[in-house]
Amino acid sequence: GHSGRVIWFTGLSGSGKSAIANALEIELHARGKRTYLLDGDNIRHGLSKDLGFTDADRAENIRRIAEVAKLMMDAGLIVLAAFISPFRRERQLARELIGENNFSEVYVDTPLDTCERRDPKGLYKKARSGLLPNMTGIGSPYEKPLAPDIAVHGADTPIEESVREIASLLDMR
Ligand code: GGZ
Repeated sequence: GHSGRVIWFTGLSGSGKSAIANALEIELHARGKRTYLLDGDNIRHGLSKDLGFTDADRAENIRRIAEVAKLMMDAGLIVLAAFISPFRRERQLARELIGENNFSEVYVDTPLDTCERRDPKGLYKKARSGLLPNMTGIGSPYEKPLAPDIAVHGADTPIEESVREIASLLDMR
């Protein structure tokens, strides 16, 4: 057996997934855990650089990420995956591939209007003006988790607080 597991973050662009995953990773390091963070920065420029943002490409992106996360988990790492992962079906497939007992879905529940106000890359503005037709939450759907293992509120909760919630809930499993 291995000690690996996968913590899968889902939420809108600008919801705070990456920030929370980064902060959780620091906390896990402090507890002596070996981790790896998968996010758009290291996946969409490499493994998935042939993919865009159609429904089919997003599904394939998530499929690849789930496969890689499983391999890293099998090597004993705690894998943090932070992707919009907008479709329930692909999140469920990831859960089944990785195994129910090794998989925790964290829903970073930040309302669209908050994400849109943050808009760090100007993508929502672009989408509203019609230049980015398949932006998640505008022209492309986001299917919120119906029964996430953990939900945190990204609008008004400090990151450290979300990290504490996630870390304590993970310990109980
Ligand atoms: C959503 C997009 C889009 C469109 C580019 N829709 O906030 P960001 O910039 O840094 O993170 C978003 C990232 C989403 O990639 P994922 O691999 O997480 O998406 S998915 O799970 O759906 O495959 C955003 C940027 O890419 N981005 N175009 N049209 N986000």
